[in-house]
Amino acid sequence: MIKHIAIKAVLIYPEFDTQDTFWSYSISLEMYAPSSEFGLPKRLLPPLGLMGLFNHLKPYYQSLSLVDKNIDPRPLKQLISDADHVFMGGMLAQEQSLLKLANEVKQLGKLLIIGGTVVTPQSPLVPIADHLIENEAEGVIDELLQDIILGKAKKYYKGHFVPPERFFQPDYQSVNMQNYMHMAVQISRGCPESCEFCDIPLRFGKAYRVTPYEQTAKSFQQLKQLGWLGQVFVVDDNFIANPRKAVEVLKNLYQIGEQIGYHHPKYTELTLRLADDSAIMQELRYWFHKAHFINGFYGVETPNKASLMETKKSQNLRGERSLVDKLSYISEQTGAGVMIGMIYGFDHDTTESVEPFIEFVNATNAPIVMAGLLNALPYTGLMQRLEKAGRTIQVSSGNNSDGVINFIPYHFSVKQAEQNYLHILEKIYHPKAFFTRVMRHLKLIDPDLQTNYRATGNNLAQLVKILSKKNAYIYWRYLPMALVIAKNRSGPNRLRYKTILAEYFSLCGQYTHFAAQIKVQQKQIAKRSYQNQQKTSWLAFQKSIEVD
Ligand code: B12
Ligand code: SF4
Repeated sequence: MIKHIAIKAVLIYPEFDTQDTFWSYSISLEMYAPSSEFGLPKRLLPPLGLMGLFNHLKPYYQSLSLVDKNIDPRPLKQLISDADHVFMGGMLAQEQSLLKLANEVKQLGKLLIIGGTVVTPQSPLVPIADHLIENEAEGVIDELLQDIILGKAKKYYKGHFVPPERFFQPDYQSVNMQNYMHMAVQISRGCPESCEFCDIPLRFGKAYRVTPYEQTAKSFQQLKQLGWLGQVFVVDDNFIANPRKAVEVLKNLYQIGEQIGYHHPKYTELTLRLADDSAIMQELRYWFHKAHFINGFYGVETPNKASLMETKKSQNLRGERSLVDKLSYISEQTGAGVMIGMIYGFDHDTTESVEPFIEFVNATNAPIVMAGLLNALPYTGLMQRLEKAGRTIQVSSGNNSDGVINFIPYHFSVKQAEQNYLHILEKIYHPKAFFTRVMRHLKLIDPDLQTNYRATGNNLAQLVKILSKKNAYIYWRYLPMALVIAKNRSGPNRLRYKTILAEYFSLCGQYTHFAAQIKVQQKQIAKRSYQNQQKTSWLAFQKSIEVD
């Protein structure tokens, strides 16, 4: 029996420092989604880390509440007035809000515990918080709470990789699901790859740790019981990190869907290895479809082979198929759409590689493309390499789509990198380019994977907004093409027809966000002023030293 540590704890998920990020979808959500319970726009996803922590803390407190400041505008003072302890956490892209809230919490005299991917020993949050937990909380949270009871708690606890049986079980009742567009479930953690820019293997390990079947089943059962029929983001680091185990996971997901009588439409993050010709990948593709995955996010990064080798992402180059063919092959075989992550700014990138980059993206069937400038994050191999060479300039904002590069690029200057980046965005989100990719996507996806879900929503009001507000003329212009594809692909099946069109309108809605983001980038980049070191490439700088 766990002893109560205090009467009340409040868990707070801070606002993102800016909504000008790729994944915030803020502009689309403002325009199209009905408001959340406090009148603010809905957000894409709930704070899953805190929802697990909430469940775990239940025996320690008489009363607990979870507040997501992204949808709840009430003043902090009111939210934590009767709390003894405040838990806050998030990612680097929330650091400024966290700092502000943390100071307020301390002024109000509450005990403050901070966790999440934002925490590093160098964080400016360290002097403010009473206690911090770096990385996974499961292995150290009980120790911290016991130490608080005994009055000997340390300032800083470093989490370690726990066996998956100990992964927190989220309580979906800890949030109001109506405030979100999608729900999240985590099934595995860890990735065995070694991409130089990525902090995942360092934070969550290289071993693929899979949540036991019963826990995953419990999450989907609870979602269904609470009436959630919408999309579920399986927020794994690399869903197919261990292909053999991933097949088991997919079979389990299928079984869970059968048991609860509903297959939630799902999406996840994974690598292009899914397009490999091996028997195991074939099996994976089959079960990916059976388990109702309607989308996957693939780290393609760049079509520049030398850059892929440089960043240790050579797995993208395996096999005979080109990168473009791999993406369409995945959609053909699984019926799922593809979203891609792209990066510009590797040492092997040049200004000349910009056009091939754009051509590559525009030849794919991926409507949604997260393109960012390369940034060095704490702990990564990239950060170590650049720091050693003396090339780092500033810490990353944690927003990898803000058009800022935090080191001196090799072949071009920071200023040039930002101009090139803007050019890439303008070209890949040009209406013609985007909607050509949309049409390829509509021709390849399997509408039957989404019909149940699409049939449940009544989206007439959203549709009217899409076809009458921002960019509406573009959406009308491409509608006839979408109608032809829907007709050809669905025959007399009205539900399939409706699903393909719903997918078209959903992508129009998403486009609104990206079109607006480009305008934001144009303004921000035009405003920037550059110091001398940001106006020269590393190569030119080295040469100038040699000459001197
Ligand atoms: C789901 C997800 C999202 C969701 C966020 C949903 C939400 N409500 O915030 C979406 C898709 C919206 C998203 C967006 C972005 N994301 Co994101 N996202 C993820 C992903 C894939 C999984 C996170 C997750 O749910 N994990 C599962 C839960 C259980 O784990 P967790 O949250 O880490 O919590 C654990 C611990 O950290 C800890 N913990 C967490 N909070 C707290 C609090 C306390 C008090 C304590 C004690 C412990 C604790 O306990 C938990 C159990 O161990 C991660 C990758 C990853 N593996 O972390 C990237 C990741 C967090 N995202 C990242 C980035 C960069 C972004 C974007 C900035 C990208 C962009 N340019 O648009 C945006 C910003 C968001 C926005 N709104 O603008 C980076 C952050 C890098 C960093 N070091 O901070 C990550 C790590 C991916 C990466 N390596 O690039 N993201
Ligand atoms: S980028 Fe993706 S594949 Fe590469 S290490 Fe990170 S999680 Fe793994």
